[in-house]
Amino acid sequence: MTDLQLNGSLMLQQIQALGQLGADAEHGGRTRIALTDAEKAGRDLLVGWMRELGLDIQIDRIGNIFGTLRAASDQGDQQPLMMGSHIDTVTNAGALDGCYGVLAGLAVIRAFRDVGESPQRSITVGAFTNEEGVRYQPDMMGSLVYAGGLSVARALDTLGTDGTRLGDELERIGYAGTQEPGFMVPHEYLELHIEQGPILEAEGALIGVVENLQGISWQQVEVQGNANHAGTTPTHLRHDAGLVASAIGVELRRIALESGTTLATVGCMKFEPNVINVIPRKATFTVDLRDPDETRLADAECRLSEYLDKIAEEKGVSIATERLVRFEPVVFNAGLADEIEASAKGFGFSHRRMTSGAGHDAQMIARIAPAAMIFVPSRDGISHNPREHTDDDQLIKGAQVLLDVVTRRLGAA
Ligand code: HGY
Ligand code: MN
Ligand code: MN
Repeated sequence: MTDLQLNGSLMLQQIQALGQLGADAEHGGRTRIALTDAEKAGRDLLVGWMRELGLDIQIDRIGNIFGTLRAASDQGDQQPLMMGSHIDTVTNAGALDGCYGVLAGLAVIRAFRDVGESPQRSITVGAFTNEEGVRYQPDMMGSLVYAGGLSVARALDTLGTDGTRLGDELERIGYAGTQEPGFMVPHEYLELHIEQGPILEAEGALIGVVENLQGISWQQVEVQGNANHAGTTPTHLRHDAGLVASAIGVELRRIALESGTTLATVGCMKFEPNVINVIPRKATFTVDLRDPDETRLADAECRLSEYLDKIAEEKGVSIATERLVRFEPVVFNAGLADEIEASAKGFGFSHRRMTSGAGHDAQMIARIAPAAMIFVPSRDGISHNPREHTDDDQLIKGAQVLLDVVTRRLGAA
């Protein structure tokens, strides 16, 4: 076990302080959607804390932020041991999703700084741009660009749900960096994150050793029917886009239940003209499909596509789909997972191996470096919700495991 000491209370204070930015008194939680003023404020706060630690701060062209504690042996081109996550949020989010992993990474680096120890290998903490993909799709965008899965040019030209161009917003908030994404390939990558689901709590386990992460399929569906009078149009003569959209939602639940592992979510839906006494002429909605198994995920997509064709024919509407995101399931580095498990055992912390239901930056960085994740429990399995919570001692213990795994890997380097 490492003899470095983590300053847990300072980490908790920083989580608290960051969580104040974008606070929403009316609906609760905080909202720091990527590249908004609230998120800029979060970026500024993080960069200030990195500066206080004397880190080498670098920002790349998609706005990913990196703070590095250089090893004495690093001539500037050493592959660092990298930790990271994100500080952008969904709407009315909890304070921990992403932020915990970034600030725990900062706490790990601070443990070296506090004793004036120079690590055997440089250590970096990264905050990746637009992990949530709420305003600009896809999600995990900053880490996807960093891993070479999306060109910077295309990412910068992405138009948001609010019509803004991502590159313009990045310039506006002052985080259009100069480094080429991928400029610093990690030797290894570790991401500490809240589970955001119910498993660890239900099993009374403290540490999740995340071995893999499920595949993600996002698409937008547009149903075009005919507007007509709600009072004069007989049911059999309707071409009701709203009815069709609702039926598709019910079919998605059937697909998920019959698969047993696939999860299906209709998170956004808009009717036009969206008035009480007009049959909707148009329904636009999103479909989020997930499964740890690529074949089953593809099968769910295929079943949905077949259903869309069938119901369009039956109800006399036209249906168009647009693919927004498609990430295959990812298996993390087995050696790192073993190291995480050994660390949890060393501390005597209860632990279990598991799959990540949520998408994370680690799934993208796994394309360019050995990567793995550590989870801590989420109370009642809640996340993407102001009620998101993990107990302070659990947060600190999770960060202690991160520090221990980092020092183990530095020693192994
Ligand atoms: O969508 C996800 O799983 C992540 O929260 N971006
Ligand atoms: Mn997250
Ligand atoms: Mn999230």
